[in-house]
Amino acid sequence: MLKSALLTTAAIGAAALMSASTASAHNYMTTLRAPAGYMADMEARAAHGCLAEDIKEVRIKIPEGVYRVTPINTREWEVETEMRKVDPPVPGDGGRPITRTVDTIIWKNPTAVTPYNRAEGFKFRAKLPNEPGKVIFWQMVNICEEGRDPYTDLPETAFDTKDPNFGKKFEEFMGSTAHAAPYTVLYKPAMPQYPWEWTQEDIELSGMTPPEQTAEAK
Ligand SMILES: [Cu+2]
Repeated sequence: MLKSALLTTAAIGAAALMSASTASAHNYMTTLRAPAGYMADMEARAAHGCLAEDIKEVRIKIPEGVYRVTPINTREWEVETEMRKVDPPVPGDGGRPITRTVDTIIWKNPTAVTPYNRAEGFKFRAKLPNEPGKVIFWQMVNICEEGRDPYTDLPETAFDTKDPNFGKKFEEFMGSTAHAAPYTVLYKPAMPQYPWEWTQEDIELSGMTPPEQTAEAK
């Protein structure tokens, strides 16, 4: 009785949330916008359980062009990674080619499940593609005892924020799918991530003292 009452409440809640806004009711990335080409700390949120069921496993597929993926350690979940081949290889750190990369991260066998009415974050770090304007989608599945909640829908064609109709097209996509994959919009950063990659112009833009001025002051 209690179980069915809970299920009904959760089902109505989920349906209401779904019609209100597909974008906010489901799984999502906390970083909706990220600087293209940066090594970034990312977090995917499971927004709720499979209706009245608690979450016992979460899987995230790493999009094409995202490399050097490391899950952030947690003592609450067992974390596994499945790999895929990178063919042709891409240049990695220090010019060493990347031939394999993380395809899927799996969080499972938790010390305690995620209650169906709670959100939980799943963290990892990754090198984002240096493609400003691109929208990357992180297909994600919440797995419960009986059911599973897939957020795996992808657009038919890639989005580009430089497209004047981007906003309209993106809204149409989000409105036309029940289970859009969580996404991150890549923007052009004001300057490269690391100071050793900065140009003189970047240094001036940053408000930092140029090195020759520092030398003179000594
Ligand atoms: Cu949802």
